[in-house]
Amino acid sequence: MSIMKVLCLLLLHVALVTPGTQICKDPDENAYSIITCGAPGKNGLPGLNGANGAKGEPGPPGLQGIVGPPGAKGDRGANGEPGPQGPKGERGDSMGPAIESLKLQISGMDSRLRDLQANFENQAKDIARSRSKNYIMNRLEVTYDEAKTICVSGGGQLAVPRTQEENQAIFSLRKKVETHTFMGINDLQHRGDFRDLSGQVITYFNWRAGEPNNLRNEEHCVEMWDDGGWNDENCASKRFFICEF
Ligand SMILES: [Ca+2]
Repeated sequence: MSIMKVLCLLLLHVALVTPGTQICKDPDENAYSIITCGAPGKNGLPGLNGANGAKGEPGPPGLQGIVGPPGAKGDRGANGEPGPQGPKGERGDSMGPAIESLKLQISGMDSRLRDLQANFENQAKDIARSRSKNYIMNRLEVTYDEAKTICVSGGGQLAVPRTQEENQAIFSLRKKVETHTFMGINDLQHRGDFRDLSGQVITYFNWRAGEPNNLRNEEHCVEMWDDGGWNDENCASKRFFICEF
């Protein structure tokens, strides 16, 4: 820009520029224009709200709480309904042992019946007499207590020879068999003191030599041997026996 142009502009500025005017450059014309400047405008109204922003990232997990003490035990529940009936089971063999037991019992009864029949048939000839008593031998092997019971049930008692004559009558039966026979004498009440079944003292004895010996401390009932002599014997032994009537 030449000095002339600068001076010219200074002159124009002094001469023309008044309050409310200013010099504006026209960029297209590369020239300056003088325009009147107005008062500044007022602020406009606020704009409309903008659209919602994008969703944020998830936050960090919260802190775990402190575990409390266990609660009290709950009440017992009500009983359930009965279940349905199960299927029928297989047939058992429970009758097997019962049948076997019955067979054994019948077999035992058969044997017992044969003994009783033999005893009955023999009793007709297994009878002896003394002056005051009748004696019957029973060919049943039983204990001393069983022999006592059988004699009483028949209306008599286990025979007690009180004299030599009575002992001889009993011996007449005893010698018919091979088995020793119980008589109604024992020392169950007073050891070593042999008495009759009612506990009365007896005065007649016919002990064999060395008897009574109470062998093994278990002989307290009297039996007659095959010589008519007496022996103390275990009461649990099984013997034929002679009743008196
Ligand atoms: Ca003895």
